[in-house]
Amino acid sequence: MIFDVLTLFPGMFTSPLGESILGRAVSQGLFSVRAHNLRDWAEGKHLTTDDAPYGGGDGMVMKPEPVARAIARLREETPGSKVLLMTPQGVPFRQQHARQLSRENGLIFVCGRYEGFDERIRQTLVDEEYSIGDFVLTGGELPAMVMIDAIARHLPGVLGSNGSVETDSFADGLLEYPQYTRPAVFNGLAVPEVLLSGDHGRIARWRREQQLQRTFERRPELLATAELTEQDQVFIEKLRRRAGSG
Ligand code: 4G0
Repeated sequence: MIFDVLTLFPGMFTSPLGESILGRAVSQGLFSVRAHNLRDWAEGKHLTTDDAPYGGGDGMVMKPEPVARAIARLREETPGSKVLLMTPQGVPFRQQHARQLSRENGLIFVCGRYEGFDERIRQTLVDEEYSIGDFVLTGGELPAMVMIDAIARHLPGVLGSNGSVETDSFADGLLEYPQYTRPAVFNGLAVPEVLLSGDHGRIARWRREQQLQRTFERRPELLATAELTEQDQVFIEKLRRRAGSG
């Protein structure tokens, strides 16, 4: 898979994606990240990529032509690449999008650092617009890196033996259960007895209930779309009654 990024700051992408698990996967040729300077497609003496807004107002707006020329060139190299825009106005980016996008051959991320984009970029050049959360950043570069990380870990071989996307938090739409390692007592807190019991059935049930309880307490809206068994639903009813009478 090829991730192409259009940005005024291509240097931002080198170290975060060159380290650790993703860096190793890139070295193994499992995917590549190519950050391109949008200015390379700009025109005029000043190579401008932004301009003042029609109608007046503060800030600058990203011009459409450099983005259009860049996409046309990148699509010659990777035909069928999907073009993604990261803005606070986009569709909330979720695990399900990461999984779906990992099946594409190529993705082009358009990163803006201005108050916004000329609307015709959205209308004629962009396939999908995402937000990584309800906050504003100084540019789309960090959202692009967040999305590349979330997508790349679904590619075959990337996680290696260090993890599995199947057992991830969110694979079944629930938050993860608490984990413990040595020492058996830390700051006066003992590891839950069940984890030392050696009873794998009891351990599995405890972990599932911890997942359900955590999700119920922290992200109750996730329960509406999670994959739940009959037994899970009985447990959630118990949590609801407990919360209701508490
Ligand atoms: C376009 C994405 C780009 C418009 C980008 C800002 C947060 C996110 C940018 C704006 C970003 C996100 C209108 C402020 C660049 N910040 N939540 N900043 N506006 O995904």
